[in-house]
Amino acid sequence: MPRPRTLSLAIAAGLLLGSAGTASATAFGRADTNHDGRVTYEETRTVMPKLKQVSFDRFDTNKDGFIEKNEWSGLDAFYTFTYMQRN
Ligand SMILES: [Ca+2]
Ligand SMILES: [Ca+2]
Repeated sequence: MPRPRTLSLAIAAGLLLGSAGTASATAFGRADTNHDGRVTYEETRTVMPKLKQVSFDRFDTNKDGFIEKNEWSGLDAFYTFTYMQRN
């Protein structure tokens, strides 16, 4: 009987992704303090204190005034690149 290796790998990958997400200093879940699934500029500043409003607006691609999870990855990458990689 074959071992369910694929399932085990999928679970391991999920655990890795999950822990990586919570370990990030700029994780979406940490910024979304009221847990409504989107972050305002003020919420974003709790994990990205140097973020400017213009940058927030740039990544708010649907212009609803919030960063949703699908918009977050772009903003997160931008912020990390701009403010967190300099020594
Ligand atoms: Ca929120
Ligand atoms: Ca948005």
